[in-house]
Amino acid sequence: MAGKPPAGDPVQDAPEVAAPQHAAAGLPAIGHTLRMAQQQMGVKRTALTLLRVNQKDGFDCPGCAWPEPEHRHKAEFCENGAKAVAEEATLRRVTPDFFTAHPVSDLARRSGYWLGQQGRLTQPMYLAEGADRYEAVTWERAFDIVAEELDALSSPDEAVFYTSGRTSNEAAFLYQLFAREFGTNNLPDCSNMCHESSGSALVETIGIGKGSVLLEDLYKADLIIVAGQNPGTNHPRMLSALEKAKAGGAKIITVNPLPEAGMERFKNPQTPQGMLKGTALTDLFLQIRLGGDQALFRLLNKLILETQGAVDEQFIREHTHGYEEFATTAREADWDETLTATGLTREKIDEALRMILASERTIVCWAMGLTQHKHAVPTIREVVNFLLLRGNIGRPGAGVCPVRGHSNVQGDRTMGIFERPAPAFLDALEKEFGFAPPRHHGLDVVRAIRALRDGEAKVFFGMGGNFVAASPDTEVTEAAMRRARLTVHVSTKLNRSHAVTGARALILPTLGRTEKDLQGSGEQFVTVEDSMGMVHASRGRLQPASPHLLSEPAIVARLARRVLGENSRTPWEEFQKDYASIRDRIAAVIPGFEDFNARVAEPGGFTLPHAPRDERRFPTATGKANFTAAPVEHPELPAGRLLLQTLRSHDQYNTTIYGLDDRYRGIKNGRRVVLVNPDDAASLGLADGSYVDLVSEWKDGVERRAPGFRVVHYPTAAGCAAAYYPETNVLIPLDSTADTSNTPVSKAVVVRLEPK
Ligand SMILES: Nc1nc2c(c(=O)[nH]1)N[C@H]1C(S)=C(S)[C@@H](COP(=O)(O)OP(=O)(O)OC[C@H]3O[C@@H](n4cnc5c(=O)[nH]c(N)nc54)[C@H](O)[C@@H]3O)O[C@H]1N2
Ligand SMILES: Nc1nc2c(c(=O)[nH]1)N[C@H]1C(S)=C(S)[C@@H](COP(=O)(O)OP(=O)(O)OC[C@H]3O[C@@H](n4cnc5c(=O)[nH]c(N)nc54)[C@H](O)[C@@H]3O)O[C@H]1N2
Ligand SMILES: [Mo]
Repeated sequence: MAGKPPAGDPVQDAPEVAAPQHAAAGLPAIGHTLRMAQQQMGVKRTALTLLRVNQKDGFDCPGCAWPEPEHRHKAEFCENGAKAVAEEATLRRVTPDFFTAHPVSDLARRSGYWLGQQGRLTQPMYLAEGADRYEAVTWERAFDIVAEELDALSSPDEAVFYTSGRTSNEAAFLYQLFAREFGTNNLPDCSNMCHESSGSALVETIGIGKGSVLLEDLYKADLIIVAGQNPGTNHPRMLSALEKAKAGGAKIITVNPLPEAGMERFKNPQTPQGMLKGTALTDLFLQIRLGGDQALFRLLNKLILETQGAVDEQFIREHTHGYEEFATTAREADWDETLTATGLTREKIDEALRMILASERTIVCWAMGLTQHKHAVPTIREVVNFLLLRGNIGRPGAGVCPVRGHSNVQGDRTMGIFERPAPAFLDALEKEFGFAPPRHHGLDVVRAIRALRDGEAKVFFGMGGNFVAASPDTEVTEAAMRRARLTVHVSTKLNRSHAVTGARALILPTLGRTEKDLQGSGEQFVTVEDSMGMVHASRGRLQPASPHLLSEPAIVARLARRVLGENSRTPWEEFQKDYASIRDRIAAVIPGFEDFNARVAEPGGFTLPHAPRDERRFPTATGKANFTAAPVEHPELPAGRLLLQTLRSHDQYNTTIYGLDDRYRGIKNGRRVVLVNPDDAASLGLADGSYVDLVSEWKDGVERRAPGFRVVHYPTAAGCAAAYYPETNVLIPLDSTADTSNTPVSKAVVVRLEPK
């Protein structure tokens, strides 16, 4: 049947379904973690490696961007952090012999899970034009090939330099410097598909695209609203922070179409009491329809405005702009429209309002459930309006908390990985390095795909990540990549992007976080920035997976010298030899990094400045925090259709599939499942266990199909469905993106379910 993994792929997609769970972590998580880790690393390496995660002299967990607590627990890792580590520290190896046995045509038929399970990449590999097999090449030859193709371009803007979010600050800084000396701002990154909407909304309203709370603020909050986020799976260490916040008296409102186990109850594996009973986290669950959040916050704002004394008038007078226009619009919010958009009852919204009014200090946390919608940017702006109304920004226990994904995605942006760099940043680069950086904007992810599709971009270079699988409209994206002259991937593990290539292709294997990085001046460390703007060192301890690996900074430095030649006055050799020399330059170019080397040597690192958080100063165009007023939007749902969100299972890290279970949701041994509300399933005549094709319908009239999904009756909000990414990326039209941020709309795809 279509949709089953190809013959020879040992993975059988045969989902088994049990009831969803109502608590996260606890004993089963520990057993599960150790089993998975030991399969990859063996017993001794498992013990040695996991003890080093997020310790002060250890490496930064390559899992998520959640910050480290001040007093680190002996085992400051979580189940999914341990899986991320095991995936990297695995003892399995992909050698040149592997590529002899598996031509590209064979790799292209394998599942992402199978590709990842083959182990760590060990040598640079080259796919020549017309060839079907990668062959081992030297690093010199690999750099020559990249230089040949870059030299042949008629403009530097025909090259695209993508970054995923695990790249260290040092590597990211060198990479953007190289791209800009080469002559382009074509620096798309995974953020374009992730928190771009948060950045767009926050820069405009508070003047900085980053969250305004620190860990201790969570502990001081009266109310924490967690909207559009599944921390039990994607940021498990956040559950300990929420538990601590609750112990200090905080209440939690969860806004989600799905009842996620982690937000229901958390069994802290680090306390005996936690293991037994656990803590109920959510006080009020708002089971919202997909895309209903803007309407919800708009109505809450109206209700706050109508409550005597609820608005922080002094804060609004002194620190904000645009209040009157916002208030006029918000007062027009309509109960009926809100109830339709959200699927909530009046009672639930009233209860939420009572909790909001009772709270002196409120924090809103969010992730992909808010950012990946067409109206994501106005939705997040409405969250900002909500916080501004009661002065909940720039004081302890209050603020905006967009929870980032990849462990250094925020740092990569800070380092200048951005297709639309600020003029001040380019000025600083120009002054420090003595070249004229390009000033016109570059391509983001969606625009890069279009440029490749249309033959306007010819070289794709990926610093980490899995561009082909992570991007929307899989068929379009794959065809676009195949049109390139050259595709290059700096990677730790094999993935689909190595199998869907340009005319020529290179795989450049690199060190992971866990590994020792030895350069001319001795052992190096790198730095990262977490979701709350804390910068700290990360030092790997393991022997590298192969003697042929180069670090990311070394790859960029050597490539830059080869491509730019002696004309480049940048000391690339010095940078490679001693990463402290890179940090000195970061200190000279990027505000907040003064004395970088000295400050990062302090245990735990340092916190970057954040004007709204630190001094209630808002560096926006108006010099104030901006209220905004936009029309309320929510997705339209034609009759007989469902609104599909594409999300993560518990056993995956983005396109890296660790296993085939989604334990908290009761799914085992398969990923091609679609979760449907039982009432919707009944009216559509879809029995639990029946098979359907997912067919997306969009205004371009193109029919996009993901075949062979098992229907699972599941308590999601009415009218909504859910299925895993990246299997469903084929359904997301390239042109279906968020206004302003251009992020693919991954959380609201209109689909019909066609019975098999
Ligand atoms: N183990 C693990 N950890 C990860 C990752 C991983 O894949 N695996 N990925 C990392 C990355 S890059 C990121 S960006 C983060 C992602 O972290 P999340 O954003 O938690 O990831 P998703 O699985 O996309 O989950 C989206 C959540 O939002 C809800 N939701 C969807 N649509 C809506 C909506 O319209 N309104 C509301 N209120 N809720 C909605 C969904 O039901 C789900 O609970 O996690 C990071 N951490
Ligand atoms: N439909 C749908 N699509 C989505 C999303 C969604 O929710 N729904 N989420 C979006 C989001 S939030 C994101 S962030 C993107 C993720 O997009 P990406 O960041 O591009 O994808 P990943 O799957 O995280 O990349 C995994 C690969 O990174 C490589 N890698 C791992 N560690 C390292 C390292 O240390 N160095 C280097 N050089 N390489 C390394 C490995 O080879 C691995 O195969 O996907 C987006 N796509
Ligand atoms: Mo992400």
